[in-house]
Amino acid sequence: VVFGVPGGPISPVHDALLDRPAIRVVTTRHESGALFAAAGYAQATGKIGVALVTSGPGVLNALTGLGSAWCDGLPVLLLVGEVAHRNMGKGALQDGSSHHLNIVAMASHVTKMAVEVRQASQVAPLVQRAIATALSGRQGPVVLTLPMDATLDRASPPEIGLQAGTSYGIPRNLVSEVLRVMGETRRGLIFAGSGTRRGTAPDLLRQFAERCQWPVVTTLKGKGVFPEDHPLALGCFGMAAHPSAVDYLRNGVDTVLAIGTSLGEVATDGFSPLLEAKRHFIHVDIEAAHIGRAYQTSLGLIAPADQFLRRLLERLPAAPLRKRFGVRTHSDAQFTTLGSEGLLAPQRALWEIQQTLRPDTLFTCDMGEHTMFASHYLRIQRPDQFIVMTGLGSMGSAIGAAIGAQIAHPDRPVAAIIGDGCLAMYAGELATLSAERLPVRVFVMNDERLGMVEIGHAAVYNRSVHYPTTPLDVARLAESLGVRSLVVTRPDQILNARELIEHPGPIVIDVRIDRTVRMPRKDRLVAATPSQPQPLKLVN
Ligand SMILES: Cc1ncc(C[n+]2csc(CCOP(=O)(O)OP(=O)(O)O)c2C)c(N)n1
Ligand SMILES: [Mg+2]
Repeated sequence: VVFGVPGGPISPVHDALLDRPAIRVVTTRHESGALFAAAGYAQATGKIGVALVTSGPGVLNALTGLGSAWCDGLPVLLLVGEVAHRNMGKGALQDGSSHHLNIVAMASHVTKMAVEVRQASQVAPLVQRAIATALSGRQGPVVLTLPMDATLDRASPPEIGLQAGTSYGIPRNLVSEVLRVMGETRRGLIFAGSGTRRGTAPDLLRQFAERCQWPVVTTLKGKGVFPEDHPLALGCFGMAAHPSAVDYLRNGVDTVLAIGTSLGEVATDGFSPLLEAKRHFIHVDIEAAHIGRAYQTSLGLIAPADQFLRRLLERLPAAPLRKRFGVRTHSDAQFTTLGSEGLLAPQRALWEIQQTLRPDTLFTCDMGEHTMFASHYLRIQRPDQFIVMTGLGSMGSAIGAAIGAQIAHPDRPVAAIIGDGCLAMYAGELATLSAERLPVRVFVMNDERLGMVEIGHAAVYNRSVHYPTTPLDVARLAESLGVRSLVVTRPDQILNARELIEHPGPIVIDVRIDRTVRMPRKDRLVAATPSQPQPLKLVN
């Protein structure tokens, strides 16, 4: 499957795709929507996602989605149409070559590889190289720009023997050292990120936690890599952390074992000192550049999570599970039904959503105050069930990601949790859902404003600002794009909505949430605010 928006310079590829009906072409309404869809497909399958866009405005529109895949380490191949070589540098419309917009230079900061293809005979080897690059080490997006003379010329594809993947040596003495440190630890903690999501890693992580009886906290992006109903689960740390995770850390930890996390700002709640272990900080990550950059690290290992966990398990005896922890939330989602505006509490809405949809539902989540509620109150038991793109933290990823996830898993329910502001920004992708007949459930947590920014501003500057998203009639907008809609204002309406289970097409649910129900949190911006303004010193 390829996702994209067409245009003249990429038309040779679309024309060639007419001869390959096995490849599904999904036309999104915006190029970043295509990139979010390709990234969602990659996230939901572990395979590479592919996007096709045109030169100039097409690829410029794609940059936010490309940057998002880069920040989250998701493998995406972006193929970009380009003007023919003979037209470069002479004022051709949408010339993206180094003589004009220089797309390769722009994209090089947010990709693992960005190359302009010179001629037809190079296309096949470069595509294979790009795919191998995207999938190796810390994964990420790659870009090839395809000048029209290269895509219109003929070349017989060469045989190429290139394989993705790198093998990592994990020295035996380092494994022994980890085990020694663990042996002398009284209060340990496993901090697992989304690098433990793929293949056998989640299963190995569970076995490992059970053998050493250490509790597990996940990052927000890694939510679900460890089942949240497991006795050793403490929930998420970071934005909207669970009190169970914070309390455990507050009581002091001798050793933190961080696996498959970049330990960035969102994962660590603004580089919180709570994660600083009293004695040992062990960090295992596939990307060497992540180790030691935010936390003083006593032991760093550059390795994929599964390989590391397998090596440890070989040397750890099985033991019966004796300890019990458990995830605690700020309030009881089921019984927090209404706020003082008389509208639905977001946590109750999320509880009803999980009661109504199948347990294997795949959730995508957008960016805003609703992200905090969703990450706090959804209970995620499977590693592939929660997709949130926190790396760049761009608004607007959730519908695109749901498109990718639903195409990857046609037999599973897919639900997007999204804010009204995010919907307004990428509403066009609802039309992609209906045109492609993808039965995604889009829950709009509608507070009629850019909630996160209003709340954050008031917390930092002590003054109110208003960023309303009105006028916005979610239901009519959805209907106009061919999507069935429902409006929900009261408890039990989601529970009783048979359409949510029965309707074969996409549905948008306008969930009118109560603005007086708040998530307790430390505001990200508080940390960035200097405590006292520094007077300007002028020196003659
Ligand atoms: C592309 C982009 N623009 C702006 C922001 C800053 N921002 C973060 S959250 C947010 C508000 C989102 O509003 P909404 O979708 O209604 O979610 P809510 O916070 O109300 O739940 C904004 C403007 C961003 N993250 N991404
Ligand atoms: Mg909002």
